[in-house]
Amino acid sequence: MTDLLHALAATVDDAARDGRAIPQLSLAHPALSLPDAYAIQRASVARRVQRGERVIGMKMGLTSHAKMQQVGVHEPIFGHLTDAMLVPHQGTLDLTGLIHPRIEPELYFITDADIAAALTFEAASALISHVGLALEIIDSRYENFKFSLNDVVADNASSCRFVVGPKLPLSEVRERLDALDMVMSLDGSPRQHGSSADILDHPIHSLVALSQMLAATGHTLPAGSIVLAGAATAAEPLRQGEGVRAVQLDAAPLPCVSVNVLAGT
Ligand code: OOG
Ligand code: MG
Repeated sequence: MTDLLHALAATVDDAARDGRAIPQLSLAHPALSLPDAYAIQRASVARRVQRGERVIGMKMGLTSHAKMQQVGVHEPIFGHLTDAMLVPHQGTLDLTGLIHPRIEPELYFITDADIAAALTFEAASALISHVGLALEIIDSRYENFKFSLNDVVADNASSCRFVVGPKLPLSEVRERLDALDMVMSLDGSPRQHGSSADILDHPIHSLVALSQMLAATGHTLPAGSIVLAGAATAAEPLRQGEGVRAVQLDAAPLPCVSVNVLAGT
């Protein structure tokens, strides 16, 4: 990997740590490729690991039309999740040090086998042990939350924090997994409404897409990982109005997931 890619990894990592928005990398470096962007992402995650964070899973992003339209990037991407990003279910999300955080409704899977090769839908289903609801907090490190495909990939797919709710064995909900009514409420008012089918027609397709991208780059996702499937609806800003104080996602029969929000500075 070149010195430039390492330097850009430091740039996005520092921006996340400092809570400071930066110009899009693609403006100064228009020749960056998608593989370069993933190399920057991996190097920025390696810096987190060096500081003691542990990678505990991956997130898929831009797996619904609503999300693609909101940010103007039209292909699925992935990012890494670390233990430091995890906020407990019913816990407190402190916005201190975040730039322009948004929250979005998701599903997550727990895998029970390594993923290194492209999976069929059936093979992906077979290695999901559990499924549950999740809230993802994204916080693009780019000014005005504006980016190209390569920019957002380099920025670890805007990942910031995430909350996972209680999980159920996949077998209990498998038949209905593409027909869940997902409602995300802010301070008790429903704000985003979608269907789990909005996630690539079926959320398991998101894991299939991740497996294809991993296979193409020769990387492995270890067994026991968390995988966020990507938001079903557009994201909601957390600092709007008086400031959001509580967020809940319902999608029966999965148990709901919620988080309290501390305005921070
Ligand atoms: C990019 C990340 C997208 C999702 O669930 O679609 C994402 C962004 O919107 O900043 O996490
Ligand atoms: Mg997301």
